[in-house]
Amino acid sequence: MKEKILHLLKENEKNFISGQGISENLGVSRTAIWKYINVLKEDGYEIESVSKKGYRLISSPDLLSFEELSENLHTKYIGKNIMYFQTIDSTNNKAKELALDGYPNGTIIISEEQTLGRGRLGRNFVSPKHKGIWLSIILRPDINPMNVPKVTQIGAAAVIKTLDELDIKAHVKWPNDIVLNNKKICGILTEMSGELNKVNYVVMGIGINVNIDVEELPKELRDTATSISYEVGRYIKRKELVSNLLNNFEILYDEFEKNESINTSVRICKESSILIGKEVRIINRGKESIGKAIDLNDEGELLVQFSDGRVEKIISGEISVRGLNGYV
Ligand code: BT5
Repeated sequence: MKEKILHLLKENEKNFISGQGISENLGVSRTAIWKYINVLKEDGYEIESVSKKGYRLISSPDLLSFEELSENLHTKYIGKNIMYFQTIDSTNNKAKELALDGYPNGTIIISEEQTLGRGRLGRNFVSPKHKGIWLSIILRPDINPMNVPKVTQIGAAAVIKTLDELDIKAHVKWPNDIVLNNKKICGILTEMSGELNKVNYVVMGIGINVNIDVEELPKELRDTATSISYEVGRYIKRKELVSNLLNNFEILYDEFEKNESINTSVRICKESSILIGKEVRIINRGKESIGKAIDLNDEGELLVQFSDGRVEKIISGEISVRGLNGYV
């Protein structure tokens, strides 16, 4: 009911709508409406109430609910179904659960905070309330499981493109980090369930530090992590960022669904790569080697040249790449 009232207020945005009108439209008492209006105000909606005129929506908060995201969403299937939480352990965990229950391709799980946000290899991902974007997308591509890591490159390209549209020039630290001014603002975690030659589902989780003050990050992360607002010096509307991100993601993902190609995403990731041309340290199952990142191929694999001239393809998911001196 709260959502329905909000919908009516939004349809009549900036105009008054009478309590009687809402009551007749939705078949609930005027007292009930008054209660829901108060709940909406507690959520951060600014609603004016004037006797004999009714209610008028003045402004909406920067929340990541379906009502707030859908206004600016132009997708066919990504985000048609949005599961919104105030708090959750991990949106990737929830997405996997829902994928098993049969939720469709493109379903979004998004939360205002995560209490057990996850990175790769069991690492944790800090996800404070109302300060970032913590979301997962359920995907059901009919592809060879070998190609699943490509989804991470599509996610990275979508983040870069979305920030670029805001005149924010971020870089990709292959395969799954986005950095701004040499510090991490975003991590991507792609997980899958499948058999040898069949994908059951893919869950791609994206975490973006949007309006976090660096002091709010745990001490041990302050040298390597930052947030968009901290770097650009202004508040960033999360809801616009999410809907633009989903719009961009769908366009890039379509290319992949249709012909398993990620050419456009690779081009974006290559142009904004922070590694290409640099010496990198590759850590694979505890073993370290040093080489030079020279290119990203059409498959989204990093090409690294070693001192003996040998060029090796590094496949996402197997290896961590670190800049020689610190994080990048
Ligand atoms: C990642 O792993 O960066 C993938 C992060 C994916 C997070 C999203 S949020 C929505 C969805 N639900 C989840 O549970 N996860 C996904 P990795 O490359 O392993 O990096 C993890 C490392 O990044 C940690 O060990 C920290 O050093 C650092 N880190 C943790 N939280 C961070 C943050 N908020 N910003 C920047 N760095 C962070």
